[in-house]
Amino acid sequence: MQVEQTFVMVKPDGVKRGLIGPIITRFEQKGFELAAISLRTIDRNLAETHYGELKSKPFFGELVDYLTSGPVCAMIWQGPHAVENARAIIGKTNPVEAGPGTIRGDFGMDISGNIVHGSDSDASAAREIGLFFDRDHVAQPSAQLFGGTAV
Ligand code: DAT
Ligand code: MG
Repeated sequence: MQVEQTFVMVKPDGVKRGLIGPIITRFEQKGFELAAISLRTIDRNLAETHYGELKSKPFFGELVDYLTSGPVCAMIWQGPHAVENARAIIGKTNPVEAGPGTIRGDFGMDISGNIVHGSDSDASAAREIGLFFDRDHVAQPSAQLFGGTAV
């Protein structure tokens, strides 16, 4: 079985509200395996690089302010169809539209504070993992859960 990885980040409002635990629980209950985790405050340069494709958007400045307003919890989660499965349990971008049972639907109220980030493709996941983690800090997939090698 091919084991894929995705990058997930609890944003500063999620950390402040004590939601790291509930969010980790949801990923574990879904069947994901945690490969790396890091609590850190990121600088504007990293926030701007992470969201580089949104640079021309009118909300970009506020987005960077928000992401640098306190510690974030960066994580790598792995398992089959990691990107798609993570996006499914995170829910739609706007918490107003995110369904009940999703992280954004259950914990968020407004798009300016949507609690959590999840990569939108395998290419984005690889890029974002590279921005936040050194390769030697990433656990290999456990043979017991998935077998195989991470891609
Ligand atoms: P997602 O986080 O679901 O992948 P995205 O990549 O389109 O969504 O946008 C990244 C973040 O930017 C999103 O989590 C919240 C913010 N954002 C997106 N659209 C916005 C908007 N119209 N107004 C304010 N913030 C927005
Ligand atoms: Mg996105």
